[in-house]
Amino acid sequence: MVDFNLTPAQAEVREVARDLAARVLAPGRDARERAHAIDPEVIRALATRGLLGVNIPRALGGAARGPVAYAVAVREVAAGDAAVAVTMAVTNMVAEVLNRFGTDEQRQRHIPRLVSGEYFGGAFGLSEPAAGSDAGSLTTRATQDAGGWSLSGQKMWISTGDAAGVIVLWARTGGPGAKGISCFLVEQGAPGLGIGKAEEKMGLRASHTVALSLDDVRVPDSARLGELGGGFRIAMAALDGGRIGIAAQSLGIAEAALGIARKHAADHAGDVGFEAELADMATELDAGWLMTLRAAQLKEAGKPFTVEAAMAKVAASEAANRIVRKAAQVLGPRGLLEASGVPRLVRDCRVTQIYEGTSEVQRLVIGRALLKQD
Ligand code: COS
Repeated sequence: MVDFNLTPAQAEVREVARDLAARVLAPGRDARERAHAIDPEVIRALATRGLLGVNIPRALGGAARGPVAYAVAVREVAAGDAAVAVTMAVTNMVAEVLNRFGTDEQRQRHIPRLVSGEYFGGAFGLSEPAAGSDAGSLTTRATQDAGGWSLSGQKMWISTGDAAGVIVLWARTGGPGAKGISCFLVEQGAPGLGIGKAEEKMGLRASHTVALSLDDVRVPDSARLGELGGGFRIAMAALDGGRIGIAAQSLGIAEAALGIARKHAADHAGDVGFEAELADMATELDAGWLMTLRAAQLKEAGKPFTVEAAMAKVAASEAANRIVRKAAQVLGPRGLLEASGVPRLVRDCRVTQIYEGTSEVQRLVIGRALLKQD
């Protein structure tokens, strides 16, 4: 049975995240967007509230609140600052990947640093200039010798790739296709790791997105994560959880837009009735949220949730993009002014239909599963 109520522990995470969003994140948000940077204090503020390891065991410094609490937290943080939310989301995802697939040594080395904010987040090094949606065709090469592994190739679209303490990075150790891919841990500052300049993006400007070049980056065998040739499954499993986070992020952005529209409509009650617009916005937001909660609950119960996460991500992100545009419509010309906050929400929302698997990829995952049903 689906339980729509949060447990007291989950509700507490929501309050903590909501308070952070309102009191700490919202005030500096526009300055961060203009500066194209997130200050380390913001990362520390997330860390001290347990928001960088929401679903990580306490023994490793995490908050151990589970996937539902995680989705709740991302939504709240995104309502305050979506650029901070993506940094938070990727860091949680990297910590979870390490927790699930790492050796004790790998966990101990990186997870406490990720969740405590000692690292400026984690990064997820999967995409390449010629391998985005078709992640299984990546060409970064890992070659083994007596000293460990040498990594060479190019990565692209890596959030926080210029600052993250650890980058989970995929490279080819075998033949073509998904089975030839393994996963490695590359630490910031590794010799041979070149970092491109931060992209000038439409939205989420405070979060840096960079290309990485790897030129004979040396890592020991102990920095290989999971099975040799098992890297693609690790990426897919991580992205299943990541997609719940992006669904929640998109809805946090939408919630902020709905809040602005509601306030405007209430203040201008004499103008035109905006009830129908507001109703559609709230209904779509709620539908996306219930789907996100369902995927998170399945994950929490240890059940398969790949399809439900894909459904939540495509439904939520597409709804969120409609909602932010509707907010602009409700505000009329004021909605086009930066000061209204709406243009930033429209900008920040757009990528939720693209990263961590495009809408097309989510539909492929859902459609393939449908065709496999008896
Ligand atoms: N969990 C665990 N394993 C999975 C999985 C999942 N969710 N999805 C696929 N796999 C496994 C499959 O079981 C298969 O293994 P076996 O051959 O042993 O059965 C293997 O991975 C290959 O799967 P598949 O044949 O489905 O791979 P494709 O190359 O067809 O890839 C898509 C399918 C398009 C879904 C995948 O490449 C993808 O998700 N791309 C988007 C990548 C992405 O989101 N990038 C964003 C990066 S972060 S901005």
